[in-house]
Amino acid sequence: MLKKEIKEKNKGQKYGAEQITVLEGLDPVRKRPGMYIGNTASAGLHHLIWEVVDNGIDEAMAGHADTIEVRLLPEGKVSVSDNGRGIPVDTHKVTKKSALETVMTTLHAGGKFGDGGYKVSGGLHGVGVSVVNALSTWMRSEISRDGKVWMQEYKIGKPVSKVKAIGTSKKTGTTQIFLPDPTIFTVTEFDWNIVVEHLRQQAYLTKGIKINIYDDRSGHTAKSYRYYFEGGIASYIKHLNHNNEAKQQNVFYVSKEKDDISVEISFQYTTDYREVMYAFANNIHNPEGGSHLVGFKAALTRVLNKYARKNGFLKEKDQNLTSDDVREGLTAIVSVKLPEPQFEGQTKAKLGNVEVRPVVESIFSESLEIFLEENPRDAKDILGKCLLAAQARAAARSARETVLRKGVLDGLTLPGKLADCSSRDPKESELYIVEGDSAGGSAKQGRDRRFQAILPLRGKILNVERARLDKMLANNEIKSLIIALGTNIGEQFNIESLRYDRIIIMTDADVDGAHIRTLLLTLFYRHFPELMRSGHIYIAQPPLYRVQQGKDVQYVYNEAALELIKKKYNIQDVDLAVEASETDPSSESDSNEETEEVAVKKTAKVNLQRYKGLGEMNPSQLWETTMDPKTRLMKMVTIEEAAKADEVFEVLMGSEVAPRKKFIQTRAKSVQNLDI
Ligand code: 0RA
Repeated sequence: MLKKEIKEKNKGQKYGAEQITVLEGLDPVRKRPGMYIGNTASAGLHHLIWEVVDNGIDEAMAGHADTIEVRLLPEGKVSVSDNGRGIPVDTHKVTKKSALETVMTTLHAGGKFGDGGYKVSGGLHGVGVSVVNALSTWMRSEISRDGKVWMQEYKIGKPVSKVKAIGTSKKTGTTQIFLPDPTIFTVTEFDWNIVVEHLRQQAYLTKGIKINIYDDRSGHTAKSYRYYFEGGIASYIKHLNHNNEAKQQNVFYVSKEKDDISVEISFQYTTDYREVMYAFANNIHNPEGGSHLVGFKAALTRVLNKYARKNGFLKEKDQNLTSDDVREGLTAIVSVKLPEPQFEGQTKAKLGNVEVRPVVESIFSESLEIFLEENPRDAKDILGKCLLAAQARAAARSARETVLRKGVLDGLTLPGKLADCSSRDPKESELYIVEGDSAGGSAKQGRDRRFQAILPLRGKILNVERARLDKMLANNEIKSLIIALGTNIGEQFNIESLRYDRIIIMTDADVDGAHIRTLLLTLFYRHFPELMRSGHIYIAQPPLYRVQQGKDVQYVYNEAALELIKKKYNIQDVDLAVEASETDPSSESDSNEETEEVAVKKTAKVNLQRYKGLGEMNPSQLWETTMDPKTRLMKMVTIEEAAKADEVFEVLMGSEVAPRKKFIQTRAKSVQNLDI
């Protein structure tokens, strides 16, 4: 279907070797691979596949292919085939070499085949198949066209022979097989999940394409996945929303072209509060958005307001839905294709072309207006949802204003249970947030009171995920914490008045501890993202085990280290349980070293004690293992990690039951240290 449809459009255009412009050798690629494929770790390695697949997708989008096959082969090879016209093999005017050889061995030859050949070619990926060749110890191209099968092989980007005919074929198409160079890549094994994940996304983004993926590697279970999405990104929207309750029966979808820019948009509202939005330019994901997303959001707000006003949903004259109001519960995909995409931002992940915004705005506005007129029930449900969001926002705002005006936090003295440090210099001060009074007691005794403050939290703090600010501020634990931080919250937040440079979450290494840690992370992520972004939030890493052999004491902070210790002392899992239960945590003593040494030599007795909670450590142990800046381990929390915690939270606390059940069922096995 894909093949025929687009073929019509491109009728009458002839391509051949003469349309390939360019010419540069491949040395720069091997000198600075990162410039071409990002890096030489796993991402760069997989990039090689994306590059070759992109070429096949381009051929499909030009209307000449409908199937792409990717095979992970034994010995680290990969094969990518398409059923397009086949890369030309005739002789190129300038290079006097075959077009295939030119494409495979010269830089920038792959992407552009002159006007009309490739209208859209991946901007970020579009470095050309020659880059893949340069970074492969071995590569082989097989082209079926003109009734023959043509073949050429390469080593490190250099042809081993001329292009030769090796057989006959009635079909047409291109197959590229390559073996990434292990001296270039730090990782050489392809990850099946990464491959499948990316190619499935490409299949969604290229309506009507078939992508088949095979795992033919030795030592791996043979697998094959076949993707074909008739609905394109509308199928993607349904997939993204399958865990949520739809608020709108018909998924919105439009696909149109204007001024050489093709625009495809699909969306559906759910009863959720979250907004899920993916933007793509030339099939490349733009996590930081860009001009296409700006155009989409502007049109969405404008058209919904216009419709709401016209149909009596907005009664008061000056009442308006904000951009936030119309994005609550929205799942949307905006995918544009344009001849010369410019990417900006730190990760090159933002579309810069300003000409894209008005095109997206006009195509989307027009078709959204039609959609609302044609689907009045959906329109009513969507606007009902937006109005509710607007009301909730207004209520929260006024509650917040009242709360803050009443000065709930102002002038309050530091909470009684905070054991503050004596230093008043925030730069050297740190705050330990500790779970429970008993661990709090140990921490207070063990700390260096000059610069370390301790705030014990009792019980579980309120689940702040959806709690409104006024409710949150009524919670004493949270109030204490905010006052201790000194920054205030919401619109009054001011990082300048932060009282501690490092805020360290210290909880038990068990399920309850993990829960409290997640609650605190959610609180910081939702209400103090600035603190996270500027690296003020840490997680303490108390040891999981204490190993004692005679006077020699070692602390073990993770399971990997435990494995090493177990090997070293030849401890079985059974021993571990016995030893651990026999060990009295308070029996540590410095006396009788001599006798103990002797005892060790005789019996080599090893004591392995598992710490279940911080409370099992005495103050000096806690200081030594977890709080002493000279020896402690701490993990700085990044906003990405917090976002993940937040997502897990959504699943666990959100409105839908099915995904929660699934999450718990699939994770149950991996939960460790479950103390029942
Ligand atoms: C330009 C012209 C022609 C084929 C291709 C590009 C082509 C490139 C790739 C890359 C991967 N698969 C491909 N398939 C085709 C030939 C045009 C003609 O036959 O006239």
